[in-house]
Amino acid sequence: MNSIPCMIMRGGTSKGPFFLAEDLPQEKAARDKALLAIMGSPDGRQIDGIGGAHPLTSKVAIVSRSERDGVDVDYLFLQVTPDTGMISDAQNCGNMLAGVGPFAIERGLVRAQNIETTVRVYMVNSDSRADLIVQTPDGQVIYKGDAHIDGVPKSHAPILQNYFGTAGAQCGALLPTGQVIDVIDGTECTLVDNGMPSVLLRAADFGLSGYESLEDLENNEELKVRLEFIRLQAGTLMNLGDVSEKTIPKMCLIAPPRQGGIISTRTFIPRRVHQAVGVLAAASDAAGCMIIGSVAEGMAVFEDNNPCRVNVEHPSGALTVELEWEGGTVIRTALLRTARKIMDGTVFL
Ligand code: NQM
Repeated sequence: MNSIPCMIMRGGTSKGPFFLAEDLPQEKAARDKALLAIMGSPDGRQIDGIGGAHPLTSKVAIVSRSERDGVDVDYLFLQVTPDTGMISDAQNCGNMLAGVGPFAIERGLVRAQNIETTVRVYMVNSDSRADLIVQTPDGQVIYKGDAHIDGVPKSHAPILQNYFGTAGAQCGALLPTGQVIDVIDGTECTLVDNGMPSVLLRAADFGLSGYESLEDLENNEELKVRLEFIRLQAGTLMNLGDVSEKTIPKMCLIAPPRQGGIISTRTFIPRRVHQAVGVLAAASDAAGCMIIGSVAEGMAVFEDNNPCRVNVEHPSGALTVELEWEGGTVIRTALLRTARKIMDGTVFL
């Protein structure tokens, strides 16, 4: 196999190649070898491939027709760590998910309806479901539109995401340890999983304001060491096992909101700082902040509505999340994203 059909898409605030599963080598070792060649890893610059030299632009989506009842396509997300070449399926990605709807329609896996098309997705990484509503006037996917998401210049066609069964999808429960607060290395944390295992920490507990620039945080080696120490223990407590080679849980420093949101965030994913916030990470952070007694108590600002719509503030704006609660857990999470087809063609190994 020397070349593979590939569509490069921006999904939300992430970007990467989208493949049909049938176009890739079927055996995992051969598939990963091909993906490393395509992305240009291991190499921090990914100079010999199409990876974007940052975890947010070194992502791969693999899509196939689903054999599950009531589902159109299966979506497997792979995170390629640029410098090490580690390929991990341990986490899901709600940003790349935005591209899965248009891609499935463009590749003929789902027939477009007039005006809009619902694509029902099984997310392999988190063993859960999402429905994507894609704009398809005249039975064609459109990417142009007037929906804006922070972290992406200009406006595009909206893609609505409705997630089901995200609470505890990877850790077994919304609060994996059964506690609202755990103390790790003397630091209070709220460990939460509403689709993305996340560790909520008060920025103030690290001597930070929580509004630092990405550069300041990326250059704070002492902070990174402390966060990684906490993360490794949190991973075990969250039923994720040894997370030293995994990109979960995410580490989220929180501070009081400054733009009318529920909370202000700075997220380590887990070693680089997110330029915005992950989609499912925001869903987890918002859920954690709404739980009485969490580390966000006295800091988080939200109304007691159900469903409840809140803005999670991040370094490039805010991400709106709608959460529906039942019996103390989240039963539906809804978000707005956009996506754009950037290139469709053949990638060479
Ligand atoms: O949380 C980055 C992203 C993500 C993940 C990361 C994501 C999500 O922004 O659903 O989308 O946390 O590694 O693409």
